[in-house]
Amino acid sequence: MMYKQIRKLLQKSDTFIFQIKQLSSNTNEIVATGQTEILPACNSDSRLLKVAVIGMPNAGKSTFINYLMDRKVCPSSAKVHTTRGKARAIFTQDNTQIVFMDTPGIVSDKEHKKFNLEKTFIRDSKNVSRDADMIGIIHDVTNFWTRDRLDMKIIKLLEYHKSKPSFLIFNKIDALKSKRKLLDLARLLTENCLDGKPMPGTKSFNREGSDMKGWPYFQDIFMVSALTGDGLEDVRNYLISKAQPGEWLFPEQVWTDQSTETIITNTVKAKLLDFIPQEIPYNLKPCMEYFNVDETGEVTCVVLVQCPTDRIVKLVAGASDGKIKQITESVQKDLQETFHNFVKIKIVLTSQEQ
Ligand SMILES: Nc1nc2c(ncn2[C@@H]2O[C@H](COP(=O)(O)OP(=O)(O)OP(=O)(O)O)[C@@H](O)[C@H]2O)c(=O)[nH]1
Ligand SMILES: [Mg+2]
Repeated sequence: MMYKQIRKLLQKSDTFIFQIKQLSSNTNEIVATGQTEILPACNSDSRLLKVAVIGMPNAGKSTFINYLMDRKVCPSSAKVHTTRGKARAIFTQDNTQIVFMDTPGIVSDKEHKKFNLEKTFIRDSKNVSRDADMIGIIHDVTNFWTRDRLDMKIIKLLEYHKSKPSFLIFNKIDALKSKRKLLDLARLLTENCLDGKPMPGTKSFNREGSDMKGWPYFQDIFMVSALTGDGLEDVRNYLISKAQPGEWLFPEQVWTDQSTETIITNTVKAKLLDFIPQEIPYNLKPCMEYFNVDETGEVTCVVLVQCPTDRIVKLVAGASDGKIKQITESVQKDLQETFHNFVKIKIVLTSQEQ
């Protein structure tokens, strides 16, 4: 069954070939033989930049990438820990390829244990930063509790990769009333320095070690709204200008390293986080039951959501199935913005009590 669907995909849609090969290596379900491989471009003037997107949970990392991609590649939600493993989003324009690397929010060892999070929460931001040419720190300026300093885990990560260029993004400026606050934050979070030098007309705070509230070696700082797109055109142009001569990592048509199935199930998971209250959605497990792409690129799929109890099935379904209908519509809308094509999806709830 799976083999047939994938052969069909390989024949009908170039865009998916790379993803499907990825899928095959993950699941060992198919071996794509006899197909012509699409190789990344390697002409003499191609340019490449790999950007690690790092930040605290819920800072807006995935939303930031999606806006720059003009595609919902990385599922996002209003709750923390939506992104649970690294994922690459590939932006290609003219001779330049930018590979954005999304990561789970940075957590402490204590939080990692307390919330029983996957190893990827500790591992991925480190690995991704090591692989990147540049590190972008996304900082939520609306979070009253965390906005006045960079988290020490982030400062340590930057210290570890001190030789790598980094930049700071103040995100969610649309939701900040006092624009003056942005200036104060810019001073605090950079230790009053850019690229190690005091900002014009000022002095460095000269703090060290655990006294540091920011990082003095950011090359640049941007103030954006990943939700409205305010300021992001400048970020895109900046990143394009930072790309260096080099072979692309992906063919021009490829925009993700994630399988189609993973994107769909993660989008369902993100919507469950948005629609279902409190901690409940963290215990729901979506998995792909059926998946097909027709000759026009239209996706049809059925996603099974395993719920721990019958009571939770009822809660997720809502009165007269109203809630699950709403969730399905919202998933469908997002996936259309992901695949730029029609997506037909059915979500089926099952109980583990049965
Ligand atoms: N007002 C406002 N909200 C934003 C902005 N950017 C992101 N958000 C919201 O912030 C929430 C978290 O966004 P995500 O993109 O999922 O954040 P994340 O950093 O990827 O979160 P994790 O993957 O859970 O670590 C969502 O509800 C977004 O809509 C922004 O610029 N302004
Ligand atoms: Mg995320």
